[in-house]
Amino acid sequence: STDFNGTWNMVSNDNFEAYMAALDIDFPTRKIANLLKPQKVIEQKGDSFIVKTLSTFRNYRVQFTVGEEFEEDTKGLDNRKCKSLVTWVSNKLVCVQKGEKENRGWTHWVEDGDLHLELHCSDQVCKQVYRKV
Ligand code: RET
Repeated sequence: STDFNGTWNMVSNDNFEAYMAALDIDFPTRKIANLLKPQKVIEQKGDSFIVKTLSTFRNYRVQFTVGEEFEEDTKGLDNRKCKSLVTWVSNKLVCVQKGEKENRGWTHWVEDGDLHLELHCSDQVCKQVYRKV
C-alpha cells in the first residue's frame, strides 16, 4: 500500500469554502480558513496513521488504524462527534465519517508524487493537492 509519510505543503484548494459551509462552520472562520495554506504532517506505520493539519490559525490532529472504527471529535473544525472508519480502496485511503452530517468523508491518495485529498459533506466536494517538502 502507498507510503504517505512525510511533510506536505498545500498547493491547491478547490471549493473549501463551500465544504466548510456544508459543515455549518461560521462565516468569519470560513473567511480566515479559506486563506490558509496548511501543511500535512503524516506519520504512518503500516496501517496506523497520525495526520496533522497545521496552519497559522488552527491545527487539527487525527489518529487512526485502517479497518478500526474510531470516535472522531472534529474539535476546531465543526466541533462534532463522528464514528469514523478508514479503509483501503486499492491505493486510496477512504474515510467515512458517520454522524449528524450526511455523505461525510474524505479520500487520500498519492499521485505523481503529490498528496491528493478529496473532502466531501452533503452535496459539496473540496479537492486539495499537497506537494512533498
Ligand atoms: C483548518 C483550519 C481551521 C478551520 C478548518 C480547518 C480544516 C481542516 C481539515 C482537516 C482534515 C483532515 C483530514 C485528515 C485525514 O487524515 C485547516 C484546521 C475547517 C478539513 C481529512
